[in-house]
Amino acid sequence: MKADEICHVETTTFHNQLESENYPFESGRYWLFTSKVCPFAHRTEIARALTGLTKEIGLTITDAVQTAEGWNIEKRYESADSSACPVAGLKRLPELYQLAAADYAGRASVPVLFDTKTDTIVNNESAEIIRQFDAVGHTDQTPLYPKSKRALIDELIDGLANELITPIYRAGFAKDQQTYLCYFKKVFSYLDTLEERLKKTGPYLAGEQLTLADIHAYPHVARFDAVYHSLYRLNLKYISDFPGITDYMNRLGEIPAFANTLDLAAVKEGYFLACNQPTDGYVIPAGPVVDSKTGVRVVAFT
Ligand SMILES: N[C@@H](CCC(=O)N[C@@H](CS)C(=O)NCC(=O)O)C(=O)O
Repeated sequence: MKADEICHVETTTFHNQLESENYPFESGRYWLFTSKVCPFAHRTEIARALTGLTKEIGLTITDAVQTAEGWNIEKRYESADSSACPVAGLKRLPELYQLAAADYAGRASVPVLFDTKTDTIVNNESAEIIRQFDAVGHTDQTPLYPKSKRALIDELIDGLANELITPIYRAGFAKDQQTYLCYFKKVFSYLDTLEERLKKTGPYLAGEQLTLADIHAYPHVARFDAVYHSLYRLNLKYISDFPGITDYMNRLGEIPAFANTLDLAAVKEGYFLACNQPTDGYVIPAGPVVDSKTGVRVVAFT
């Protein structure tokens, strides 16, 4: 697999709905496949926990390191929350996709919401899966997508996708200086906007209530300092340089569904040891800004 074939904001194929005619919600029937490294899959683990579905929707977390043969189900990530694949004998995620749709020729991405009754894939798009978990879930936290706030939540989610998440990958996988710089600037300009927003509103992105927008934001922001800053050369600033965003992340980090689903050691292993991440040789990092006499990082940037 080549670096440019990877994990940037991929389009997905399966867009069925829980609670539709073919997929009525039944406890124990549906199964989620994720990987600790993948921020999109991370969203679904957070939503499954927040909406009280951990006992009703099973979970298999693949090995964190993606290989040329795809996500490894056989050698899976070990945790109390991760169980063996419900389909016996499967070794890699592409085999699950083949089982569900023999003619499927696309990428075998995580997350996958699988129907163990019909051996089909319900949905493999994180944004849709988390909305569906919210609709069938049942905790004090729900709804995470309240009708009165949908326009604002959609706007926040679009902003995160177009101005932060896509630019992170575009900068990371850029093959020329100009492309890299263009997305580098977008990322830090959006982080400035986010910082300003969090100064005015809060404690969550859409105001008083935790919503799907926070589930979209947290996984990528949580990977920034440890991974994107160096691997994707997004090294103008760290998240720690944004006090408002840092406070916001601290608030989310107090919520078990967020903190307990984040394993930064596995995340780093998954990014830095994977077969499909950018290699050096294309661009010169634009930061951090260092003192010309000492080489020590200067926190303030002018
Ligand atoms: N749009 C998808 C993106 C999912 C995605 O990009 N997953 C990556 C990992 S971060 C993946 O599994 N890629 C499979 C591959 O590269 O073969 C979503 O939001 O669910």
